[in-house]
Amino acid sequence: MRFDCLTLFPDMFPGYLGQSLLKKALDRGLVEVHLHDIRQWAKGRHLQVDDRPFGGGPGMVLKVEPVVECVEAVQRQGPAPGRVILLTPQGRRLTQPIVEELSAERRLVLLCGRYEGFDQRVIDILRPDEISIGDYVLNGGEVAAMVLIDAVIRLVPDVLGDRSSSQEDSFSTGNRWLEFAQYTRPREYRGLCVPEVLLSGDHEAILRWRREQSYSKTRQRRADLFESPAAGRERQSDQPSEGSNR
Ligand code: J9Q
Repeated sequence: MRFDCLTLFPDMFPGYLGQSLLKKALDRGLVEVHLHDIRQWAKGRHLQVDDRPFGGGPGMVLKVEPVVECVEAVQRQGPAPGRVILLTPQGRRLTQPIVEELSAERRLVLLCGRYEGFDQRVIDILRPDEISIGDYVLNGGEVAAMVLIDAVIRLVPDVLGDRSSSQEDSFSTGNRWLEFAQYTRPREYRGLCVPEVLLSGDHEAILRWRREQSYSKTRQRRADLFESPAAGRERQSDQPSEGSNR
């Protein structure tokens, strides 16, 4: 799968790209990430990419020509134009079903904005899929693009290797349960002990305990998932299973 990130700050990406799962996926050729500096499509002596809004008001607006021409040039590279995604607080909220849908694409072109946003004609011309990662204010779309890449590549075949199924993770299709508490050695730390049942070797009892953990945690913390699991989701199981954790 190929990602193209269009940004004024390409240097924000390599730290993330060089780590862990994504690095391995890049090294194995399962995923490609290409960075493009929008400023390279700017014109004039000052290579201006933003300007003051018509009608007045605070902040700067990203200019239409460099952004549209950057996206079009990037889309001409490679075999397919790819699906254009604009990271913006005005988009539909990223959920696991959307992540699943995006993971089926061969190529995603991620447009990261800054400042007060883009000239509206960027959106009118490119008709991007506008996506938000949540209701909070970021300084730009770069971190949101990295969140999207992180979520999507986990679903690209072979990226997770032999780490068991991503389908078992909370929020994946078919799982609406939060994860149960996990423990590893030592058995006791500062007087806090691992629950006896986990040491019992009784697999039935362990399964029951974990289900109850997932169930009560979900009820307490995420009444929304508990009451109306459908929220943006298709299938779901009615019982938390062993698979509520990895
Ligand atoms: C570009 N706040 O916020 C939530 N998802 C994306 C964003 C965002 C932002 C500012 C600029 C994207």
